[in-house]
Amino acid sequence: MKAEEGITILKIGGSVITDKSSDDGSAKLDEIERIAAEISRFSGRLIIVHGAGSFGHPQAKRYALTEKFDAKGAIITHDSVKNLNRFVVNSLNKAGLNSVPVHPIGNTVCENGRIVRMFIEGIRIMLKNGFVPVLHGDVVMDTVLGISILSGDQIVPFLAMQLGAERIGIGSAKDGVLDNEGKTIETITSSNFRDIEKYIGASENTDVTGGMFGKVDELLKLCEISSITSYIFNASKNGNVLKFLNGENIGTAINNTGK
Ligand code: IP8
Repeated sequence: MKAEEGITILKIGGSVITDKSSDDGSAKLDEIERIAAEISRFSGRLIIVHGAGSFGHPQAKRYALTEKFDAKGAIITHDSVKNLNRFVVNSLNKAGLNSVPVHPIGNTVCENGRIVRMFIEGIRIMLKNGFVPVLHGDVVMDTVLGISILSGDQIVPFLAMQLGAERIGIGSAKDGVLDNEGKTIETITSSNFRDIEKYIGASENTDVTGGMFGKVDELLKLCEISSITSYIFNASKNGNVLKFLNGENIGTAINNTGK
């Protein structure tokens, strides 16, 4: 682990590590283990954020958490996604990493669904000492709504800004953002997004946080305030996670330069 190296943030989508068509938490354990093995071959400073997949979206929908406050539903949803986080952390540690679960419910406050504060001091110390923090989409406390659903897609750019990340990768189950012929769009910027957004379809399964559109939207917002390029790539393909971690630019690039 080289302490002077830049920070990489990798999001693993819920559709990669869970069966998103299930309505109550079905994990793809083989995929989690395969990805953990790829990640274990990377020695830089790394933060992992994973999506909730069928461990969060169906539960949030069942209790209508994006529409109304429901304390019981919030706890059930959080507990479920925490179970997925345990699978991820255990696999990473079995693969040789020292990864630490970091549950946003306890360290993040939102206002109307947008992060206003996150206690990241612990994450800084983890990175300094070679630990790999593993966060996830979660239910969090909200100053206006009581609780809100926080997507990992919002956590990634927030952490990138706070910690000055160098590389961002969003591992999804598709070869990036696809056009109307199913071809990967190479680069998305705020100037070509208007032409492209019509191709970005809704998720086939339950998704309370905006699917692919939500990801692109969050990463474009990041481009307005930073010069970081993010990559949305297919993490379901063997070897792609390691390729991204090793510096290969795969999938769709999202930036403000168009290159
Ligand atoms: O899958 C969603 O997080 P995401 C969080 O990263 C919950 O969008 C609890 C549904």
